[in-house]
Parts: sequence; structure tokens; C-alpha cells
Amino acid sequence: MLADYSGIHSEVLYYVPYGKTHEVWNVKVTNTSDVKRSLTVSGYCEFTNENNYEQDQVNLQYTLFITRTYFDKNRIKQCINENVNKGATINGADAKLRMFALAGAEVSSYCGDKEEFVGRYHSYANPVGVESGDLGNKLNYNLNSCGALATKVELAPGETKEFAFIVGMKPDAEAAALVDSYADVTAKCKAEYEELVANWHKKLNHFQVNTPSAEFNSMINTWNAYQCFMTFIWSRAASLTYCGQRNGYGYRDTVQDIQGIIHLEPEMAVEKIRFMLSAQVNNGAGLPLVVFDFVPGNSGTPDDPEWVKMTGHPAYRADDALWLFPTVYKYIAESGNTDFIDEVIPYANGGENTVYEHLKLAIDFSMNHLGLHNMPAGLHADWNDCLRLGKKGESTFVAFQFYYAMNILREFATKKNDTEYLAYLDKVQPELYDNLQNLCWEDDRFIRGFMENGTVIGSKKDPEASMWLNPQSWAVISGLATKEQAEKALESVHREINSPYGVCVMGPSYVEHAFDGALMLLFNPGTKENGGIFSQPQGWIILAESLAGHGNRAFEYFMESSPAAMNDKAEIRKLEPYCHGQFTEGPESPFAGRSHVHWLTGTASTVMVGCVEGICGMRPDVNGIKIAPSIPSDWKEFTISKDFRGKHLSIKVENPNGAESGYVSLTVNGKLMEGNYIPETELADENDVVLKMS
Ligand code: IFM
Repeated sequence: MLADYSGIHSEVLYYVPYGKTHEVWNVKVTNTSDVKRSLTVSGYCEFTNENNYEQDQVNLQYTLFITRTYFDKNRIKQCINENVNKGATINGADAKLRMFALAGAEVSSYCGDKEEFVGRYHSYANPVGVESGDLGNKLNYNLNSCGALATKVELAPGETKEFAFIVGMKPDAEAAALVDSYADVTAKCKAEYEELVANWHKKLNHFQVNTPSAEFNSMINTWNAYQCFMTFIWSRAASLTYCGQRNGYGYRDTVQDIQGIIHLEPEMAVEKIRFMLSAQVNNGAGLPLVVFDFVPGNSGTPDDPEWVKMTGHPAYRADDALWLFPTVYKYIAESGNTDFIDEVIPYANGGENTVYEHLKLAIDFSMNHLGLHNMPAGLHADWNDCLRLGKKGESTFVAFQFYYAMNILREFATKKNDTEYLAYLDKVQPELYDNLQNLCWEDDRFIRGFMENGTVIGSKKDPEASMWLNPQSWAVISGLATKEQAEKALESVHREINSPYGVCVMGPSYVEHAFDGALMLLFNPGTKENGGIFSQPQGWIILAESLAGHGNRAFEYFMESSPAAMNDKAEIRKLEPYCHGQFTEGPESPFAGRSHVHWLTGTASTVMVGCVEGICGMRPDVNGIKIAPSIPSDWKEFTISKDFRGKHLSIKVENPNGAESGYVSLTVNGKLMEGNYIPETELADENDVVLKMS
């Protein structure tokens, strides 16, 4: 953060040092005037009174009476439940100690009481102590605490002084030692910041593109990638707007989030894959919520009333475990670690088996929960939280996922020479195919599913919700749609539900014709699952268009929904122009284009996969990698730098005649490959790869 005011230039760099649990505000103040200046510089942080922020908002009769602050040399110390552990322990509570400290300068005054800091008839715009240059040295005992520290700075013309505020929660001695470690504040902050930057670059450098699109480069190289790591780490549980009170990982969200970092850090990804496999119930389903301190083996499940009461998740979802298939496959394909399929992993509620058997069990779960037409039942929800299709209703989205899962399992079964299972797949997969083809294709679209009474959802004839996005994209992704169906279905999407800000999840929105399980009716038209531009499916439609070879369309969808393309539409979009949100209001809203619920969204991973696998065409499989870009025809050339299984690929794509997809030739280190595929055995440590598209 930079500011220039009245001959003073100030800079603050906020960061959390790599692998640490405290925050640093590195301040530099420079006198840009030509006279000597005397300043008081104050730092302020508002502490919560309780660690549980919901309690801090609603249980004031408790939280206002559990803290007090102290001042110690260069620190405000905030104690919570200070008496606990001195003698007795109550309710398993621990006393907590937070700090707001100053390093690299002397404290001239302090304040630990919020009301005293702000001052009567003052506000955050003019806190009384900041105005007077003396924070008053008051501390709180009950009510609201804070951390405020001031320092006096004398600056000759052109002189700069540097110091740091430090915020954290640490035991007393550790906190004191930590602040002391910042004595040489310039060197320490510089080293920490460089370490942080270097670590991010190390992660992000595993995949970098240089295309003619600045928006694409910035998202894929930096911002989308960064958001993928954020969702990978936090799932949906670190934000006030998104499940801030959730104490665990949603199954489907987390398994999908993993996909976004596989091309960057496959070994980081596999740790979480193991964890999520261990949260698979031994009937094949995923646990709807995997609590952060989950221990596999004797977890409850949605079949146990106690577990349901504890988590608030009453039933299995149709899709949770089916997300394992693409995620496991992408990991094995990226890393080449085929042994993973034989790794033994426990189940959530007892027993253990290999990854391969885990996946077979996921197939069993769907087979044991078939609906009216022998397709997977919709159960409590599919990807769409607002669709309650029940035990007999059916979801085509899940059916496509199921079909795709069988394709993946077929590849693993073939590798393992599991002829018995291959024979099983040969029997059940064509039946599923026939049902989807015969019952779910309607002229120019796939329907969304069936209600419990057999009524079609998403028929062309329906007055509302006659076109749904996900069945069209997943018909293509799953490999089930014929070429003709793919062309028609994708065109229908563009014609009927596309908008300048992305594709609506369905349309028209439900207003008067919703069915009982259509919970999206609760939302205004054009909002969230009710005809909103749900962001996550934008990645799937980008991927589907790319797989169909429609590079111009894939890129059109990328640009419509890309944060980086919204720099000059900030007043419409409202969200940061570098971060995806959960949804954008659709054309039926008076605020079409306004986006919501930033940062923690599965969009990060789906759009990343759509762009890396789809537009860039990086399609690894067990034995190597296919290079099959699907790009806008005006990209005449672009390059990719990619690490792959410990080797490095410098890929140049040449497209002088403006193709959208396809290839003329592929060479690796000057050697012509068969088709557009590079077997792993052809790779040296460093590889020059040239793909000619046209
Ligand atoms: O798929 C869900 C996700 O699990 C939570 N947010 C909404 C999505 C669509 O309903």
C-alpha cells in the first residue's frame, strides 16, 4: 500500500512469512519535503474477543467479559480467558494470548481498549489518539480490546525510516522472541518477503503460458493458479460469506478443488486425494462433510442419527464420490505414478482397500441407487445443491459423470488385466449409454433429468428451465455425445443461455413452474442456481467446446467470465478483477453482470482445467501427453513452459493459417512424433516441443 500526503511518502507491505502463523506489516516512511519532519506513526488492530467469531457477534453477554490487555515493552498482549490453566481448566478451554507488537522502533504510546482508542464523539476517521499523537496508554478490562501502538519518527529531508507491526497468537515467551527476531527489520522483512515470493514463483513456474491474450496469461500464470491454491487449502470454510462456520471439507467441492493444482503440484494434490479417499464410506459414497479433525476408521455417516445431528447433513449426495474418478485420473496422468491405484487406503467408517477398489465401490454406490429408468438417482442433491430429485428421480448430469467414471475405470481395469470387471463394465455401460441416448436426448439438447414421478426436467417444451448448461457440457466431456449431438447441444447453449457475462446455469429461471425439488425457486430470477451465471460450470463449457475443437467459442466463454477481462467493467462486476466469484447475475436480473461470493469457489479449478486441458490442450494420460490446443484462430503462435514428471517441456505452438484446433505435425527435440502424442519414453530432461497446427 502506498500513500503520498503532505510531503510524506509511506509504504506498507502486508505479508504472512512463508510457513508461519503471524502477520507482518512492514512500514517505510519517507520525508519527501525539504524540511525536517516530526511524525507520530500509529498502528491499530481490532481484536475479536473470542476466537469463535460467531460467538463474538451474538453472545456479547459472554464475550465482552473474557478479555483484558497488558502492555509489555513493545507489545500489546490480549489475554482471553486468562484464568484458565492457572489453576483449573473449564470446558476444555485454553487461555489464549494474542499480540500486536512493534519491531524496529520505540513505542511512544499505546492503547488496548477500543473505545479509548477511538474516543468519544470520534470515529475510525479521526481516532482521538491518532489526532493528538498520544494514544493515552489505556488498557481494557472487559468490553472490547484492541492493539494500538504509536512511535515517534524524526525524518531529515529525503530520509526513510522502517519498522514493522506484528500480529499473531503465541505463548508469551515465543511472542517476545519473535518480536526480537525482527530487530534488524530491513534485512529480516526483505529476506522473508523474498522467500515468500520465491516459493510462490516455484509453485507457479511449473506451468506458464505466453499467449497473445494478456488476460489469459495473467489468469493462468498467476491469479487463477493462486485462487486454486486458496480453494485447495481452505475449501469453503475460511470466509464469512461462504460457510464461515463450517468445520470441515465438503466432499465434492474438495475433490474438485484438487484438480486445479494437479498440473502445478501433483504431490501436494495426492496428499489430499488420500485424505478424501479415506473419507469415502464403505458403501461407496462420499461423506457429505469431512470435518477438519476427521480420523478415518470409525467416523459416523449419514446413516447415523448422531452424525447427522452433528454435521447437519441428513443424506448422501448422488455425485460426491464420482468426482474421485477425474481427480484420481488427472493425478496419475500428470505424475505417472500408476502405483497409486494399488495403494491401500482406509474407509471412513471401517475397513480399507486399494484405490482401485475404492473406485469400484463408488460405482457400486451408484448402481445400488438407481432411479426409475435405471440411471443414477438424484438423491439429496447432485452438483446442483438446489436439485432434490430423491430416490427415484434421476439426474442426467450424474449419469454423464457415471458414464465418464466407467471410462476411467475401464482404463485402470485394462491396465490391471481385470477381465472380470471389464466384462461387468461391458454389460452395464452400454445399458447406461442406451438409456441416456434413448430417454434423455431431445432434438437439440439433453434434458436435466426426471422427477420421482417420471416427469422430464429440462424439456425443450417446458415454459421455464427448458435449457440446462451442465448436461450439455458433460455429455461432451464424458465422451457420450455423438459428434452431431455435441455440435447441436453446444450451439443450443450459445443460442439460448449465453450472455455477455457468461453462460446461465439454466434458463429461463423458475418463477411459476418449478417442481417440488427445485429449491432454486427461492432465489430471484437470474440469481445463483436459478438462472444465474454460475461460475463453476463456465470451466466445463470451456472444456467441452475445446474438446469439440471449437477454439473460438472456448475462448469467447473464457473472456466473458474471466475476472481479468473485467478491468474496465469494475462498476458492473463489483468483484476484484483477478478473482473468480461463485456466480454472476444473469440477464434476467436488473444487475446483470454483478458478481458475488469471491475467492472460495470451485470455479478456480474448473476454469483452470478448462484452460489448461482444453484451450492449451495439455492432455496427459498414463503413458505420456497429448498436445491438443483449441485456441482462438487469431492466435498465430504461443508458448508454454511445463514441468512434467521431473522433466521440462518448452512447447511452441505455431498456427500461421489460423486454425482453431487440430495439428499438422508434432516434433520433440527435432524428432517427428506419431500424431500429436508424446510417449513419456521420448522425453529428455529438457525438451523442445513444436506443434504445428496449420
Ligand atoms: O456444487 C455446489 C457446491 O458444492 C456448493 N456451492 C454451490 C454449488 C452448486 O450448487
